[in-house]
Amino acid sequence: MDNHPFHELVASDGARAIIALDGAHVTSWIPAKESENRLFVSARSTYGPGHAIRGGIPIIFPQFGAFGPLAQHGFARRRRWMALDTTTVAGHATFGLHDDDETRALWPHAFEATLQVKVGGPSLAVTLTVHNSGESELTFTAAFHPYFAVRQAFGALVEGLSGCRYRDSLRDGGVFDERDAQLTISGPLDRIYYNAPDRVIVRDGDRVMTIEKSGFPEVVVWNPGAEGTRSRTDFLEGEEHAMLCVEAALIEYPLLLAPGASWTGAQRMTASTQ
Ligand code: TA6
Repeated sequence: MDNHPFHELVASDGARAIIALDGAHVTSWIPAKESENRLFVSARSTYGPGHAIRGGIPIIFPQFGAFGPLAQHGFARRRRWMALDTTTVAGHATFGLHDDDETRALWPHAFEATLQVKVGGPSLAVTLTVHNSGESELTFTAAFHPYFAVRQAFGALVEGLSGCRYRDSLRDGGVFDERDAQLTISGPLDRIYYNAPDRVIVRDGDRVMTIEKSGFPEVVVWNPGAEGTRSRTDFLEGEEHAMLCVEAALIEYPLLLAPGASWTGAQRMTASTQ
């Protein structure tokens, strides 16, 4: 993987994360005092510019999903980012991406995006800032798309979404109200929860992941199920049991940025046991 540079972050308390420059993609996060990667990456993932890593934390920008003219989930996850200040503070790093001829051919806007990664104690925080460096306004949708490593996806619980309206991609994009206090993952699931609270909790047996967001109105919950992993070449059959995506997203109302304006969105993950 020599051609696929990675940056390793180690905090003073031993918490660590690995970030691939391709996509500024966090591929590994081990909280302090733990030994297992809390992020899932498929054994069949591909790497390198032009590929989207299957797992970790893909950055979705400037288009979520197929909601627009660009390729699925936009181009940021397939581009090589630059390492900016990666050495000054233990456990912190910043990566940057800006427009070039290739991005402007796909999306005709001048922009500067930065990703800040901060690891320490039981938490990992990722912060995306998008700056409109052009002379006309732009709109975009975006998300952090973390794949959490779970012991048993089917049986995992997601708390905090009760009362939210959601779009169910597996039911023809129909919109429903979440009535359950706890969402139980029991098979394939692909939902966008609108106007979701800034804190949701995932329970996986005795392991707990607290997920906090800011700047992103939506939460997406996704598991591909058996058919979803079988039909994708970059998943191993059966890996649907080992992962669950709970994403901070900006989808329903694309963000409009005036020339010179910036937007920031963040997702913070904290691992614990109950
Ligand atoms: O965030 C959920 C989702 O948009 C699903 O609809 C599913 O397609 C998933 O992302 C993965 O997309 P990908 O392009 O990485 O296969």
